[in-house]
Amino acid sequence: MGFPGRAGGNYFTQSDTKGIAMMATTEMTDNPTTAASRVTVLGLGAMGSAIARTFVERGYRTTVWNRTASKSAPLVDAGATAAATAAEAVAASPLVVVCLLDSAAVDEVLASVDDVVAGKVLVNLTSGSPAQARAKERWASERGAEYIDGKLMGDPPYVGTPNVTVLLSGSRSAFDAHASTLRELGGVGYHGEDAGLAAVEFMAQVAMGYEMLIGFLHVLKLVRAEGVDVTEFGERVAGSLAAYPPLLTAIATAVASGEYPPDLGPIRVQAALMDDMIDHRESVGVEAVRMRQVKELMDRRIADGHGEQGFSSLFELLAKEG
Ligand code: FVH
Repeated sequence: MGFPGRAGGNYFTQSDTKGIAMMATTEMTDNPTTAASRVTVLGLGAMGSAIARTFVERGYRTTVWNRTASKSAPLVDAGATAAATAAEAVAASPLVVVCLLDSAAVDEVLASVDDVVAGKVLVNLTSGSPAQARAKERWASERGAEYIDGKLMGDPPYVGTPNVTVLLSGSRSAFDAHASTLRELGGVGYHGEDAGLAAVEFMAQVAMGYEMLIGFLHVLKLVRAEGVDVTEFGERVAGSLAAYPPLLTAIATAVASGEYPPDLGPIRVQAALMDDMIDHRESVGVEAVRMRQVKELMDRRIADGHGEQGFSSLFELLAKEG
């Protein structure tokens, strides 16, 4: 299951979009009719197949290639054309969408294609890091191709709906030329000309998910150890999470401004709770590594004279580290 991205439709980051509203309207649909639009998909795993099937169903002339050729059969049955090699598939369309397991697989496949990418627009939707995205952008531009890096948030069955978010960055002209085709896949977010920015957003959003969910697993262990029904507890937590969005935006605003109101109350008061929380966790066999980190940061911030500030003010200490 992929991490949920930003729900709903298309968006652009502020820095890139004078006249955002206009961009999101019909202007984009002035592209050639879909029937004439040719698109290639390299990689037919769970995600790649969903992408190719969406293009086929939306009337695009779709060419597909996969390392294990048998995975092309269901797409061919649906109306796609299977290519014998990745290079042949790339040659078939002006727009090439790549969705493979990881960055290493993309490098391997692109090496087999090499300068056949000249004049093409390469859209890599494979998960990976900002550095990997920037390296692929250099590889593509050295061979005369335009590069868009993309990251997908959401599940394969939801490709083609707003429940999948397609984070994009890289060539603005290539994005403008193919945005209507890429919007077939889900809600599109363009993050800027720097090819690494979509991966920055992706890595941050996915990390946010893991940070929260590993905490949840430890807490489920804690309540179960105390004989509490974990399903019912999960439902209660899901309810309380509804209050978090305004808190998250308030904390981000505090970090941006450097002014730290007592969100969650003064840390002087919060810190008084921490030792009891840590003792309780450890008494029922639940690790307290992160709670000890929080307590240590609070103690340092209080010692620095900021005990009346909120949790967000701990950011000042993190900002000095590393
Ligand atoms: N599936 C999901 O829920 C998540 C949702 C969010 C985004 N991720 C990312 O999408 C990329 C593709 O993931 P996937 O789920 O499609 O993965 P698989 O079904 O395992 O398919 C992997 C494809 O990669 C091909 N492949 C792997 N190694 C190589 C290689 N060395 N050379 C060529 N192709 C390679 C594999 O080919 P084959 O095994 O069928 O021959 C599949 O086509 C991924 O970045 C997720 O993080 C998915």
